[in-house]
Amino acid sequence: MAETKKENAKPSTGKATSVIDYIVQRLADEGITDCFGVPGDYAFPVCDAVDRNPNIRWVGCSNELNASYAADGYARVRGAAMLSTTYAVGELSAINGVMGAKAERSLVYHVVGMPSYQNQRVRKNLHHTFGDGVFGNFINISAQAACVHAVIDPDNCMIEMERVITEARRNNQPAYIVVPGDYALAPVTPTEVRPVTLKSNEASLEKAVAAIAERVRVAKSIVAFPAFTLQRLRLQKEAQQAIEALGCPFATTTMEKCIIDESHPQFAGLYAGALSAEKTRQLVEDAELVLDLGGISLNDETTAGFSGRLDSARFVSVGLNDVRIGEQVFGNVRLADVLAALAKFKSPALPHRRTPDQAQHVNGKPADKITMDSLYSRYAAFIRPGDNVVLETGSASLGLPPMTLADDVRLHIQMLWGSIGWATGAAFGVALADPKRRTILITGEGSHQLTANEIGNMGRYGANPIILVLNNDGYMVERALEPYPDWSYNDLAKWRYADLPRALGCADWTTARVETIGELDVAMKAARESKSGAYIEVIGGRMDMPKALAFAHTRIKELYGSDAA
Ligand SMILES: Cc1ncc(C[n+]2csc(CCOP(=O)(O)OP(=O)(O)O)c2C)c(N)n1
Ligand SMILES: [Mg+2]
Repeated sequence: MAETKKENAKPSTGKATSVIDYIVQRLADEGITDCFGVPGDYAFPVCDAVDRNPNIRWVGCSNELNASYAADGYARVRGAAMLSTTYAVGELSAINGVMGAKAERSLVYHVVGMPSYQNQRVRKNLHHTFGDGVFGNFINISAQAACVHAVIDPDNCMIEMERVITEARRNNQPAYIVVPGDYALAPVTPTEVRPVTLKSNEASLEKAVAAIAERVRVAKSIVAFPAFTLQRLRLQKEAQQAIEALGCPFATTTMEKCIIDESHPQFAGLYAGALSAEKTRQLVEDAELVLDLGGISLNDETTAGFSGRLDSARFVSVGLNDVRIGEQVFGNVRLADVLAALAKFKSPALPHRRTPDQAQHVNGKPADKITMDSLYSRYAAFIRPGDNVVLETGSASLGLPPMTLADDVRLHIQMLWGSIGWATGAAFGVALADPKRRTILITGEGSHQLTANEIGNMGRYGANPIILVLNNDGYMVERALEPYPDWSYNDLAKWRYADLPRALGCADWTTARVETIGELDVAMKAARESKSGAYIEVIGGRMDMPKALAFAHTRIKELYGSDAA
């Protein structure tokens, strides 16, 4: 039986009176209906306030790192998430995940309960401290993972919450809110506050749009890059309208895969430096004007080790809050407003129309062992409109992206931060955030070992993901990125992966361990039909790698700055 919001929750009075009730209700007002976390005594006031608030439910996770990944996944779908951890030991365990959310612009409100002001004032020797009577030791550390933070007391609570929320939304990055236990339970000091609506400076917006229009007018060729931030801010439609008005081709990097349907006539393909299809590479690298919509990340991963030829002088970069054209910066303009202005541009008589790709072939015979060539084309055929796909860093993040995927698929990947284990935790958050869509987790077994215990909570809260785990006997991506593949540190404990759901309390899940293509096909069909979760362990070859990974092996120097990794 899935856990849902308690039936007997006290109704909201509309006027939360304690500090922590105010904080929780204010976050619920942001549209957040779930709080991921692990309780602890210093955080009890936070946990209690969530549990008694009828608008937000407590979602217990196996550890704080998993909870932070789940919150990140949830925020990517819903726009914002809440994470609750306890002082020091809890918040520090969550930090990698919250930092990842910062890097990838995902808005997670990290709420931490700390020792009471009373005890801080008299420098009590308390658990979860160094025993030094100093209580601010971890605030700066957690604050580094956020774009804004506040230590809350009854007097500053209402004002600080508006400041923190506005700043977090402006940057679409995490916020850290820490509150001493006694202050959390104290009545909030009523203060006149009003939520801030982020608007553009009209004059600056006008100048920015005019400057873009001039660049568009003189450019003989344009390519647009809709950035991953559009998905975080849920501005995909607006970006699509702008691109349609411009009539230009658009490309995506792996971070933006499927952000606009890949069947769109203006889609120019996946750009990944030298690994791009030749026609994609030409459209992107030869374009006189590259229109970056939202701030794309041309990092080592998205450019296949900086193997592309992109001239930054040709860029017009529309960020979340500014527009940059060469040395010119137009500040205080919002991405949504620029997109709305671009959507009013007159589209050319003949917008770009792509030449259709050759149909993707699903290859291999039922009795064949599963190769990477047959696996990813099968995954591509399996993924349907309406799916949420969560893709882990590793060989899978190089194998799946070159495949064309169905329309209305949402792909979630942590490409820049690249912390393995993220996808398993994030899939939990995505599944709870968007229960109407099926969540498909695609991960390697090495990554999965970091966070696999979260499967128990997927079952507990009634999520029904389809989990596809590639078992290739170790950290293959690492084997590929080194001159010598057989270092013992790339080996793993040999888990019985397909037994995990049962051991973790998901007895009603459909599970399978598959070695041949025929077995995989049968298991995928059963997974799709299952009403509860499904888990497939796919046995792959130890050194059978997707093409992009073999290419990476030839660019070790560019990736790491020296010949040997
Ligand atoms: C938290 C974290 N620890 C270590 C790494 C380094 N790392 C990157 S990929 C990888 C191995 C992934 O192996 P697996 O999930 O089995 O995928 P495969 O490449 O074998 O398909 C490791 C250890 C990382 N990115 N993040
Ligand atoms: Mg592996």
